[in-house]
Amino acid sequence: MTKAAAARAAELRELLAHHDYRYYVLDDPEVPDAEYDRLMRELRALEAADPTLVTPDSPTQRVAGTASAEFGEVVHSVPMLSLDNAFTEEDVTGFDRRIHERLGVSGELDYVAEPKLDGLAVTVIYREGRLAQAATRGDGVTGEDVTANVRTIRAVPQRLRGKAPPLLEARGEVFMPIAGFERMNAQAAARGEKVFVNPRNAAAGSLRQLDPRITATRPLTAFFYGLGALEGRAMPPGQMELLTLLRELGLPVSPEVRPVRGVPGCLAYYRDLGARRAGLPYQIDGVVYKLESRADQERLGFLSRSPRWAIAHKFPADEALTVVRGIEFQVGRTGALTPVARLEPVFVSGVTVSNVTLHNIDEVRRKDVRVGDTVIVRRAGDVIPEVVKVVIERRPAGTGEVQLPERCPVCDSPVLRVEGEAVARCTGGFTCRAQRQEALRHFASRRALDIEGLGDKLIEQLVEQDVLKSPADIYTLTAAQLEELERMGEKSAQNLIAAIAKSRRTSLPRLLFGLGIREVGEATALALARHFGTLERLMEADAATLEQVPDVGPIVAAHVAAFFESREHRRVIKALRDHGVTWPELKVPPAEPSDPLSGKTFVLTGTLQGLTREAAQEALTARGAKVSGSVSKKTHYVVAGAEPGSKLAKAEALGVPVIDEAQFLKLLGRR
Ligand code: 9MJ
Repeated sequence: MTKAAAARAAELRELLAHHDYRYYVLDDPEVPDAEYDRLMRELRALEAADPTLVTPDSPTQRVAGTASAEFGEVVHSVPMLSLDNAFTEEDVTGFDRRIHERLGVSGELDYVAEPKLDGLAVTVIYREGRLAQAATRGDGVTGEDVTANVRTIRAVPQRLRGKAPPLLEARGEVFMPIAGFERMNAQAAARGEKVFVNPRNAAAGSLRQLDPRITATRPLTAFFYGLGALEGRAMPPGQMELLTLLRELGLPVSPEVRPVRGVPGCLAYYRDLGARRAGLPYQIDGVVYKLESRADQERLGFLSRSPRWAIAHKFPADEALTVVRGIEFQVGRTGALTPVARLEPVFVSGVTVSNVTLHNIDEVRRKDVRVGDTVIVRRAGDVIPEVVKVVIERRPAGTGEVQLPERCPVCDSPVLRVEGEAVARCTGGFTCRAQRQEALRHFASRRALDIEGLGDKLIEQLVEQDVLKSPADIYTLTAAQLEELERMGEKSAQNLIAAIAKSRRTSLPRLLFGLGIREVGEATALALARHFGTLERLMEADAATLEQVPDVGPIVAAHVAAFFESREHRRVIKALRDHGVTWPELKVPPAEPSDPLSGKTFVLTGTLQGLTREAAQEALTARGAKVSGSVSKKTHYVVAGAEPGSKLAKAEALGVPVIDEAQFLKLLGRR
């Protein structure tokens, strides 16, 4: 019996994988759903009778494991890029022109046009053809491990078809088709549960469920469009070949992808898909154009986190009319007063908008938004909503221009607007409840002191009760005090105390970032910490000394110096120390000492084939090396590409080492 059962189980697994492939990849199912379900039931019965028959990649194992407390972190071996946006045809023309200029070519270029799915970007790693890990994009460098959840999506094969490479990382979008979304919402509504506002939110909410059994009930699917890491075979030479490879391996690719030529081809695709958009079974918010040639893609490289060889051409944003019920000023961490329009709630691009920021008082004046006005509100995909303009014809009688308050709406301190600055600020500093609250929230946030569990609602209560006046007060909190608060049990109070205790051991960059010094973000905090090594040395530095830190200009230097001049701030820092908060001296010299390229000076001459000059420069500076425009005795290397100039002769005359592109790439660790 077992031998026959084992053979049948294997056969059923293959059949089910085959039907998934027919359904999701070929979009051409062979059998009705009922037959699929029957095969699945038969396999389940066999496996239940003899659990030794269960294999990890059995379709019955898509829902495995139990709820976890949180997602693990995954560092992407190849960063996950985001796309730059084009809103007009001119934007697309500009994109194409820049590519021509950078590549130094003429004539129409080959592109691949794809629908831009409005879901969640994921990366799925297959080892020896088996699904091993799946992660969200996160910030592009680090994402969340959602393997158990992605495994429940039938469109994502457990095993690749055919001859799979030892390692393949497929990138794509997980999304929820409109029909599934509507069915799911109807069911939720019937049960009196919360409904999702749009398919994108539903997909995100479903993929980020801590319990994969819940994800499994959600109608998620996926399309793939890119590759991350790949081992054991060469990268396909073009985007179209890449999509073909993904499809051959059994990964679903949108049936709408097309090779197109030049800007006319791109725009024709945009118009065609735009016209058919409403009839598609899923939501798209635009189309994506990708340069076909991989070699050219590599030569173009990236700008920040977006590739120069691809762009998302967005469909026009939705607009709606609504009425401004009020205009209030919110006080932020630095005291900045931000005018916010309270709107009659209105549905735009799938979400209800009831508040919209007006940025600053100049913007309010420029648009002349007044209470009672009818306004056009616009929202494009994931972009924050904005007031486009006032419908002047509908303005009621008796409205007045919005005035900047003279006193802070929260603490009644005077409001100051520095000449020439758009932003007006409350001068209350830490005495202002709003500023205190925001400062504490920032201090406790993940990238600062990372105090898990000290959320907005708790901070609000603790500030309200005057328990927390400065970040240092966090370290005097007791479990008994916390248990008094709303929605705080004994267990959560203890957990929070433990999290606070853990945060006592921190690092100088985190502390500097957490202090919330104006203009000091994470990168500047790190640069300051690296330069000075200790807080004492930083606190003693005057503005001129501060300006010697890389990327610190006069404005940042002035803010940093002013921050540490304040007696109040010095008192808080002392109190933090007294309450046991520690940060070790940072013994890192300005650049990574272990990197052999650090501190070396390079001169580039001639044309490099595999990468642009900017890309070479970026790669070098990222490693702590300098790129100079002229050769001297101090130059460490001259990199000579094709047709090098006089710099090569000078290098040879001075005896400076000259390396070619291959040696250069090797030095960078790229070959
Ligand atoms: C979406 N969202 O459909 C990319 N995307 O390519 C498509 N996103 C992308 N491509 C590189 N079709 C980075 C993101």
